[in-house]
Amino acid sequence: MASAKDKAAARKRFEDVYTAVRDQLLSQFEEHGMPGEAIEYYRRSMDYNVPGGKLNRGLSVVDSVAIFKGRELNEEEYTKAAVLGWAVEFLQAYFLVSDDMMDSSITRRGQPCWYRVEGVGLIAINDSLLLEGAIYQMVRKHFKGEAYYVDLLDLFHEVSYKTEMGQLVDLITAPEDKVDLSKFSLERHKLIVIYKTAIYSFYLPVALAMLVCGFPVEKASPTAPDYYKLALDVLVPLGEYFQIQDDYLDYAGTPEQIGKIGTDILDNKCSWCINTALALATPEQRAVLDANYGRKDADAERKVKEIFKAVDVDGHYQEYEESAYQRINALIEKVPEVQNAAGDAVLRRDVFRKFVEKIYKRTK
Ligand code: DMA
Ligand code: MG
Ligand code: MG
Ligand code: MG
Repeated sequence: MASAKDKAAARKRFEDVYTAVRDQLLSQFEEHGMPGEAIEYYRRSMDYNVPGGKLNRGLSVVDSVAIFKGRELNEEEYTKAAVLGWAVEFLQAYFLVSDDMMDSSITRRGQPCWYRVEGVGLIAINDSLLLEGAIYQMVRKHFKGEAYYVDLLDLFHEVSYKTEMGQLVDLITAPEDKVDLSKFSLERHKLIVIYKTAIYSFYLPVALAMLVCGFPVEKASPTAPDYYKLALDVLVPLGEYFQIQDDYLDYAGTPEQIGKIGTDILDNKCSWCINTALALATPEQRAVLDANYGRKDADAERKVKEIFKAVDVDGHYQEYEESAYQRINALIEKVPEVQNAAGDAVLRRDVFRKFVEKIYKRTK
């Protein structure tokens, strides 16, 4: 296991690449003759929204490339992997800035959501679009000559589109003006979380690392392994587990702990907690949920939380977490450790184990 000191050093090395990437984006703005105030605004938007998270997604691109190659990366390899890591973090920032507006959230990462910052407001819509556009600027700058450049672009586009599909279903399953808990189900929940979270948070970083390591997208022969499918089949359940943790923490975590104020009950979200409570509630408890879920009212939210407590959502969550952990570990142990065609990288199970290690029993 890496020591806390090693981890801090790895984070610092990775953050230095952010500074370089950001400064490249800002010089481009300058080259286009953008006024100083636009450059300052853009810098502030990036610094506020991109680097302040846990960086799990971004760092995992770098970690995964090194694990697949089975050795330390040289300077050039490190920078390329880190640029893709930051591209994932920019994608995350793009989704979070827009998600917080759509979810009427208050805080994120321990500070006000970007759209609530003085002088930002609805400009945050365009800021989120710029954060997305920045991905393609940085990928072009660092990868244009590579044989897998088109595959990188295709992957970012596919994954973004799927995430947006998930966000759509998340939002229309939670209308603000029409609470109807009979529309919720664990099937609907599963669909939402796979699309809105699992694919961009878990599959994307590993698939990027695989592209860099020369794992072919097209099968060379009918009997060749489908490398990307092997990864997807583990990473989707892992991402589903991660979003269930997010749903649980939205209800049970404190803002100090999770850096954001939970809004799922107020927002009428089809979360894991309400689905679990609906399956366990007596008719009387169900009536309380029907009358109070999805109401923009702190008192109603408190009543819903009381029912969650009474039906022991917490105990069921602990049971879920244990069984998800076992099930995912079993999936990982079945992944074949196949080589790429050139024989210089192996699809190692440690990549998946590392993710599990990072998120098991997380409280933030
Ligand atoms: C997260 O959904 C999905 C995306 C694409 C940001 P969420 O609204 O549950 O996230 P959070 O709890 O962080 O607002
Ligand atoms: Mg949200
Ligand atoms: Mg949301
Ligand atoms: Mg959430």
